Amino acid sequence: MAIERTLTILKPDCVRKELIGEVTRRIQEAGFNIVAMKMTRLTKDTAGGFYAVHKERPFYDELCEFMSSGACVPMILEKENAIEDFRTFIGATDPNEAEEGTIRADFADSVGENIIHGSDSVENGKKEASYFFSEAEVVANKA
Ligand code: DAT
Ligand code: MG
Repeated sequence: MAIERTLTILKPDCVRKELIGEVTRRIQEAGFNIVAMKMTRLTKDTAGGFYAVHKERPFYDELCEFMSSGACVPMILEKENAIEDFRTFIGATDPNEAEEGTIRADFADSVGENIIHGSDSVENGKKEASYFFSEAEVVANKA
């Protein structure tokens, strides 16, 4: 299997609940290598750009409000098969449908406020990573 990169965001609810440490620990324990990380706060516009694919959806406005409601922590993660494995690790979008032991099942309150993002394809992972990080900010931390 190929080494892939995925983009995750610890969303504002994750930060407000003081779960940055716990979720990051689980990410590393699951074998994902953090190669870029920062804390930032999105505006409604930058949140809207990130989720542009959803702009016709009824929840888009609420999603942009939520994603800009506080600080968030984007990271680039590297691992074999990272895209699929990270989606499995975080669980289904709706926490009520997420497998037991996943991040969303354990910590998310609702489909709208679901703690964490994970890219859904290698191509989107690349686009999303470059939305938050320049190549110079990506560090080969196990080299
Ligand atoms: P995912 O984050 O699992 O990739 P998605 O890409 O379908 O899910 O949607 C992006 C985000 O939009 C999701 O994390 C939370 C929000 N969202 C999705 N479906 C929603 C719904 N039915 N009601 C409210 N928010 C929703
Ligand atoms: Mg998605």
